[in-house]
Amino acid sequence: LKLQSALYGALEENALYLMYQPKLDLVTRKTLGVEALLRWNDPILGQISPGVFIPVAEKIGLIYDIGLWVLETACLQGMRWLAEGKPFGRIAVNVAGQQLQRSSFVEDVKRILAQTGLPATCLELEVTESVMMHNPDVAIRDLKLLGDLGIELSVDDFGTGYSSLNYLKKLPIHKLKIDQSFVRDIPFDTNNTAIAKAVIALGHALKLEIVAEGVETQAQAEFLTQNLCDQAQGYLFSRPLLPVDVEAFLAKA
Ligand code: G
Ligand code: G
Ligand code: MN
Ligand code: NA
Repeated sequence: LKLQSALYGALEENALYLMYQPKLDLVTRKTLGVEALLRWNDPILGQISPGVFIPVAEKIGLIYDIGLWVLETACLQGMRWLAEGKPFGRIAVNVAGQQLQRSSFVEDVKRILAQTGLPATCLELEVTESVMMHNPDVAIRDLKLLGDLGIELSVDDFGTGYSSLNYLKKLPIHKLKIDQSFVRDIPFDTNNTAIAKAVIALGHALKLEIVAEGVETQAQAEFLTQNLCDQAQGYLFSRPLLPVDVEAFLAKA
C-alpha cells in the first residue's frame, strides 16, 4: 500500500529515470541498439526494482501513464544522441500488455514520435507473449500498424509466456528475445542448450532475428554465436548504463 501511494508521486516528482543497456551483433560485436530500462529511486523507500513496482503499476492502472513517460523520455534521449552525432542504432522500449490493449496506444506512439522528432526507424518496441492473451486480433492489428510506421517489434521473454505457435506465426514481429532463464548455464545446462538451439531454429524458420538476453559469460556468447543467434545483451557486454556512460560505451565500441 505504501508502494502504491509512493508510485503515484514518483511520476510527478522526477523519481523515475531510465538506464540503457546495449544490444550487440554477436558476430561483429557492434552495438545495434540500447534497451531503455525503468528505474525508481524513491526519496524514502530508496531504490525499488521494476520487477517489484511494475506489477504494482499494472494492478493500480498506472502502467499506461508510466509507459507513456518511458516512451517519451527514451525518444527524447534518442533525439539528443542523434543531434549530438552519437548513433545508437535503435532505442528499445518495453511495452506492458495493458498498454497495447488500450485503444489509444498506436495514436499515442505516433504523437510521441511526432512531438519528439525521433524517426520511427530509430525505435523498437518489446512486447511480451501476454499481449495475445486478451483480444489477439486487436493486438495483431495494432502491432501491424506500428510495424508499418517503421518501428521494429520484438517479443520479449520468449518462452516464458502462454502464447501458442499458432499466435506466434500470426504476430507481425521482427525479433524474438530468448528469455535469460534459458540462457543461464549454457552450454552446461543441457535443457537450456537444447531450448536455445530450438528457439533459434524456430525463429529463423519464421524469418525472425534472435536476441539472447542475460549473456554473462564468454562461453555463453561463443555457444550462441556458433548456433547462429543474431544478437545478444547482457553483463558480459554491458550492464544497463546512464546516458553519459552509453556515450562512452558507443565511443569506444
Ligand atoms: O531492468 P530489470 O531487469 O530490473 O527489469 C525487470 C523487469 O522490468 C523486466 O521484466 C523488464 O522487462 C521490466 N521493465 C523494465 N523497464 C520497463 C519499462 O519501462 N516498462 C515495462 N513495462 N517493463 C519494464
Ligand atoms: O524482461 P526484460 O528482458 O526487459 O528484462 C531485462 C532485465 O534483465 C533488466 O532488468 C536487466 O537489468 C536484466 N539483465 C540484463 N542483462 C543481464 C545479465 O546479463 N544478467 C542478469 N542476471 N540480468 C540481466
Ligand atoms: Mn525487455
Ligand atoms: Na526479457
